Amino acid sequence: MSASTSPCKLVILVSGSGSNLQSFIDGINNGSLSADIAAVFSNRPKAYGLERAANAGIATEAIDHTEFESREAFDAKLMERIDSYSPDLVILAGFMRILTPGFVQNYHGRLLNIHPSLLPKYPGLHTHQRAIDAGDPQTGATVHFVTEELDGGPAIIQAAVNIETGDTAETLAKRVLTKEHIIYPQAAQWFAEGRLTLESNNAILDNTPLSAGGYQYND
Ligand code: NHR
Ligand code: GAR
Repeated sequence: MSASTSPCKLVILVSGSGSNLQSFIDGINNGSLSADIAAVFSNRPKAYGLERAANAGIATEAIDHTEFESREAFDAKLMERIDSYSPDLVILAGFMRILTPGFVQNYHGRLLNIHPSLLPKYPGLHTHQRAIDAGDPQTGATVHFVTEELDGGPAIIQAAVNIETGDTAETLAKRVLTKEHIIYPQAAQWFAEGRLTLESNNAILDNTPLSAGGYQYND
């Protein structure tokens, strides 16, 4: 990041509801996140996240992945459009397309994702059902740097929630989301403050390498 005068410029990618996007908009509006959102992208033209962005006066672009012949072609277009905003940081917020190595390398050290599990447990999809089926006492969410390894990049911050008797994937998803809305803007704020970097596959916060699950958030 350059001098204190220019806030961290974000581009946010969504595929769905965009409640995590909303937590960034709210954090910027209440002063807890020193950043600007330059644009919001979706691979799904009907994603509610695009409406949230438009309601907040943020530029939106829908790039429908079904109109591309290959992942590489979709990613190349997405990259070209994202780079036109020169973001400092790219945020995957419920973005549901796996990204190609070329895309990930282009944003090395400035691409974050939030994943709804206590990584390294349950990379991939259907995380809440898998945690319930395994009889785990807890699950949660993890913010991590995105690398070529799916959901395998270094963790930055993680929050746990208890799994209660009778929980379903849906009830759990709701409780985990309330934690996501706290930890994701927090991670972005650390990055905006220049306190968070990726160095040789380690997440570094305040010059100290974070441990496997990242910073453990407790409220
Ligand atoms: N790309 C790379 N290279 N690395 C990561 O760590 C990534 C990534 C892209 C997205 C988010 C991730 C999650 O947090 C994410 C991390 C989608 C899928 C998936 O299987 C898996 C993981 C994640 C996102 N997507 C299907 C696909 O074929 C499509 C599913 C759908 O459209 O509903 O891309 O969970
Ligand atoms: C969030 O729970 C996020 O962790 C998860 O999707 C939800 C998006 O909600 N991400 C993934 O599963 C990525 N594969 P939102 O659209 O309301 O932010």
